[in-house]
Amino acid sequence: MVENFDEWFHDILENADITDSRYPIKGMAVWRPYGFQIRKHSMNIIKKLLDKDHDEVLFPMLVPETELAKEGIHVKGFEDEVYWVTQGGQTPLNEKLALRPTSETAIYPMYSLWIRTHIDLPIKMYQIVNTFRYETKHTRPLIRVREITTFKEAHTAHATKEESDEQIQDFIEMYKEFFDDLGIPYLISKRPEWDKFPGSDYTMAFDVIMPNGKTLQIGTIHNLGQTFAKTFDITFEDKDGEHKLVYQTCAGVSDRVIASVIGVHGDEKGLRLPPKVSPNQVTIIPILFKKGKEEVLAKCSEIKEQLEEAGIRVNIDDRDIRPGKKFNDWELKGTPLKLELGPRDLENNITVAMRRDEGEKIELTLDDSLADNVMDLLEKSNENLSKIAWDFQGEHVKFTEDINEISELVEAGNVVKFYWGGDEAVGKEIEEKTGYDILGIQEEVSEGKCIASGEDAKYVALIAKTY
Ligand code: A5A
Ligand code: MG
Repeated sequence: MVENFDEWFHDILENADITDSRYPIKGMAVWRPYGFQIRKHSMNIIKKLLDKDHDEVLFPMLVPETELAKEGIHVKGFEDEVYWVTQGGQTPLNEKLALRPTSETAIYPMYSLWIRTHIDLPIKMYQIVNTFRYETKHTRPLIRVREITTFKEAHTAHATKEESDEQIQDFIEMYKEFFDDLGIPYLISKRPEWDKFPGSDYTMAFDVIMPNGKTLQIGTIHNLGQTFAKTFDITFEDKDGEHKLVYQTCAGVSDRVIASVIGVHGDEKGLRLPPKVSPNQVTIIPILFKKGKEEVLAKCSEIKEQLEEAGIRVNIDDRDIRPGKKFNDWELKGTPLKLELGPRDLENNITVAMRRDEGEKIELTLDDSLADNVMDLLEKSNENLSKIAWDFQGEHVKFTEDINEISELVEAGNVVKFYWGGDEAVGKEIEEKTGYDILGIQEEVSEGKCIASGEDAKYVALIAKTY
């Protein structure tokens, strides 16, 4: 799986009914029912986190060219990726309309109308929408798509720079909680100047190491400073009666989150879904013989009801096929816990539980304690998946002080930590010499020498092979 990760990933999307890439537009796929459920559950987690202090809104998908073009740096960053709508039926439009690649230029003209005084601040809104980017790098389902179907973008405006910096920290904490719920480990870094979001002051990013050692950017948080406020004239009357520009931030996660769940936790048998996003948390597999069939099925339904009452998502696989085939199917689909029930088990008043994250079989008594015991196994499986993933990351981040060692370490599937002086030219030289990307700065240091220039180091930075 590690060697052929891309192939494994491609196959699992198809075999586990996640997405179908045969849709006849490159970079755009169909969410199939099972994938749609995973998407829904993961979306609900982030929604819940955002709903604590953000208002959900919905902006139009089309952005007039004049608005998109207003913020020079921003539009330059996206100009090669924009899809344009130019006609309504046979009639050429008098202004080209962009399919949003992201929504700053849709939202901020409205912020300019909505924000009048300091009482209107802070403003914190989010939307979950599809965005379009004509990506020119190799497209991959969920990872680099041209229609991002599940773009969760948050946009805030504040009275002071301090508040905007605090908001960045809040987003970092929020994303940590989100990825923790999915058992996804992350490396947080401040992107180098040349890789920050177009129009931002600085970008904080979450990266995850996929099984093949390549990193995937799974979330980004941007401090926009006052750049967009100037462009879109977003001002407020402060307590002192003065008119001031707001400070803004934005943050986003996408379909890539699902890619990371699949990639990080999967194994050679298929998906291993964390219970929080698994469409079924428990799959009951009846072992049916002619004799006693009705009784076994009736008990399965009873168990299902009992577990559902405790808030657990349960399905019964009563298809008329071999139990072995059912087992394989649910291993492939990554259901966290399987409960097996045959006539003999019914006689003994037990069910045999099997966690997807590890193979051991456990007998559970069919009484009032069942739901608690099942919850306990789900929780353990959740923790275990997360631990395995964090251990993997721990083993695949290596430090070196020798620039000539980077290549060997990265090719062996690692992300490499190194001392960097912080100079942009030197940073680019390191990227050029090694052929990899500097992810960003992990921490400031007052020791060590820059791996390339030999001058005093300012940072510990990360370099990796990236998606
Ligand atoms: N408005 C801000 C939040 C923004 O657009 N930021 S971003 O460009 O960095 O995108 C947010 C996140 O979307 C990225 O961190 C990345 O995880 C994801 N993303 C970007 N392009 C993508 C693509 N083509 N396919 C899938 N996900 C993508
Ligand atoms: Mg891009």
